[in-house]
Order: sequence, then structure tokens, then C-alpha cells
Amino acid sequence: MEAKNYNEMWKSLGMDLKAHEGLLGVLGKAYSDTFLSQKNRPAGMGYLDFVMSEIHGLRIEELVEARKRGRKVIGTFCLYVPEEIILAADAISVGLCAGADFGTELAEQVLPRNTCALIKSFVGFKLAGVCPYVEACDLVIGETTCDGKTKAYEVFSRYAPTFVLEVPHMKNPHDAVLWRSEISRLTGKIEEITGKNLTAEALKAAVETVNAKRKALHRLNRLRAADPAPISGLDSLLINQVQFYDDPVRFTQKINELCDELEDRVARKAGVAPAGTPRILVSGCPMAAPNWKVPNIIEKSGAVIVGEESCVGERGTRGLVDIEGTATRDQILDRIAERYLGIDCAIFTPNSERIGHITEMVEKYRADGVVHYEIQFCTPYTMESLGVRNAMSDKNIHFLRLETDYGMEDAAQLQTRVQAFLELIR
Ligand code: BJ8
Repeated sequence: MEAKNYNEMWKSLGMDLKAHEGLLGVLGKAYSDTFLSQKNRPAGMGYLDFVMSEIHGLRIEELVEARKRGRKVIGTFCLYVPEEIILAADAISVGLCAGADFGTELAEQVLPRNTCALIKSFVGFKLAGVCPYVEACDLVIGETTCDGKTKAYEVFSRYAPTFVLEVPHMKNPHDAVLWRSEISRLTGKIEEITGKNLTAEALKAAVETVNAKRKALHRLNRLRAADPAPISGLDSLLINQVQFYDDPVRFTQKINELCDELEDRVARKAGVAPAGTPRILVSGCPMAAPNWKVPNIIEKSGAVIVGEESCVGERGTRGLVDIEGTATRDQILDRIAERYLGIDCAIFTPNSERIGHITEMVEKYRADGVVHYEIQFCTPYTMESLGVRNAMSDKNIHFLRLETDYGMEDAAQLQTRVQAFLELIR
């Protein structure tokens, strides 16, 4: 079937068609080399392959059509922005973090060179006019998390309507009060943009939708504890990346169907790699699409990734919003605020829960080693790596730190280090 031509739509969004074509070419090849070359993939990954083949096409068309019907599209960059509040106003939430070295030269004209690749990428995508998601947004929500992002939103707001949410860096009672007031301020902004009043009923329905999505991802995670692992880490990462873009109800249904298939695989002891393959937990900075470099190196070196302690992984999906016993809108917002303040991002101090979660994940997924992934110039996660290494050493868990950016220049060197690490495990 001939691929549909979306040029008119992209042009209407103000994108740079030539630069965008270049990006799609690179992405298409990277996708096919990384994902389609894997062996024993579950058939259910066909849905994800389709979504990825239409990630700048059909999904954007859905957003454009929704906007014509009066719905708003809200872009986010961080786990601390509750999707429930956006959905309750009948708006669409899309994750905008970018995981490719594109538009970097443009980004470096407005940001210091020693800014992390994730920040340079989202600013670069906007300046280069290659991201249809950001162009389809009615509002972008930033947050005061790491210093880089906090200051980058001042620059970013020159190019797109931006609202910045204040995230505290500690979890004392007065921080919780500040955070709850920020949740109210965000709710007011979403109501203003959408022209909708957030009722208790709408909030409850949105909480149920997002809880169902998280439950499907929890189910997937549990299945990955099996040996042999029924699905690769690369495919699992892809699922976690797509959840930020796809329609939540459709995505939940498809992931539950995939889990049915994986349950059958586990029962038959069918896996993506033989039982006894070294099992790795990846921990650290988020891997936004299409950042697949390190997991690809790990799995192509003969290991299987069984969990991601990451925002694009279990840090993002851990914990549901418990609305049991709530009746009013304020009570539901209290519960939403509570759940989100529980996230253990490295921007918090102290952040010992994170080490507890990594240890728990190592045990749950029977990991043989932890690869701590750090994006160069990311101070919060680089600083925390020492504590993680010490905690893993206390438990006799193999540990490897990898600090890198989005470029491919260090791929061979990373591969050598990963192979040596896997030798140690074996
Ligand atoms: S909740 S991890 S998405 S802040 S890699 S930009 S931390 S310098 S992305 Fe994050 Fe929210 Fe935390 Fe998650 Fe800064 Fe580090 Fe860059 Fe980062």
C-alpha cells in the first residue's frame, strides 16, 4: 500500500518540510535496524510498529481533527504534569521530550553547549520546525525540575505558549502545600485554555483512564520477570515511549492484548532470548523516543533488559491515583497531588526512595546487573550514581555507569564496555 502523503498537513502546522524529510529518513532507518531486526518478537508488537510508522502521520492527523472539533492539545516534558487533569478537560496530552540529535546547532545558538542532550533536542526540534507534536500544541507545560530545564523554558517560551509548573525539590509538609497549590494553578490554566470546568465526575473518569493504562504497563512489567524473558527491553522501552503519544484508551487495550500473548509465552517458556541470558536493569535518565542507543547496544551484545528504572519506564508508571472514598473535586486533586509528589526524580533531595526502588526492581525482575544511564551534563542523575553504585555493591549486584549523549561517535566504545560488563556477569 502506498504511504499517505501528509505534506499539506505538516505545511499547515508551519513545519520545515525539507528538514523534516531528513529526520524521517534517519528515523525510519534507525527503527528498522533497531527493532525490526530483532528475533522472536511478539506478534502484538505489530501495533507498535504501525504506530511508529505513522507517528508523524496518522496520530498528528487525529490531533489536528480533534482541534478542529474544539479540543485542545497540551504538550508536556515531565512526569510531574498530571495527565489526569488534562484528560478531565477533554484535552489531549502529548509528551514532547525529544531523544534525537537534531537541530542541535540551532539549539546551541540559544543554549549553552554544555546543556544535556535531552534539553538541546527539544529546543532544537522546535527551532528546526521538525516536531509536528509541538506544532500541534495549544499550550506547552514546563516545570522547575533540573536547572537546565527550568532555565530552558525561559528560552522555549519565546517560541511556543508555555506555562511553567513549580515543582518543589524537597518533600516536607510545606513543600506538599506548595505542590498542592501548583496543582490548583495548573487546573485553573487548563480550565482557561479549554473553557471547561473540571468537575469531580470528569476527574474521576480521567483518573480511571490513566490508572487503567498504568495497570496494563504494570502487567507488562510483571511478565518481564519470567526467565526466559517474553519480550525484549527494546520493545518494552518502545511501549513506554509510545504511551506518551498514543490515545490512552486504545493504547491500554492494545497493551493488554499484547500481555495476553506474553502470558501464553511465559506458560510455554518461550522467550526472546534463551533462559539464563544475562538480565539487566537499566536505571537513570529518561530515554525519550527515538533514543534507543544504549538499550540497543546492551541487547545486541547478548543481554536482555528486564526493567527500566526511568521516567520512560517504571518511575513514570509506579503507583495509581487512589480515589477511593473521594467525593469532591478538591479531594480528587489532593489524591492526584499526593501520587505525583511521590515520584522519585533525582531533582529531589534527599531521594533515598529511589535507591529503595532500584533494589526492589533488581529483586523483582531477577536482574544480574544494573546499567546506570546518564545523559552527559545531567547533574542530578550523575550525582546520584555514586549512591546507587554503593547500594548495588552492598548487595553484590554488578554495576556499570554509562555517560553518553545522543551522538553515535562513542557507540563502539560503549559496546566494548558493555561486552566486558556482560563477561563479568557470565
Ligand atoms: S521526573 S527525570 S522527566 S525532570 S536528563 S533534562 S534531569 S539534565 S529529564 Fe526528567 Fe521530570 Fe525528573 Fe523525569 Fe535535566 Fe537530567 Fe537533562 Fe533530564
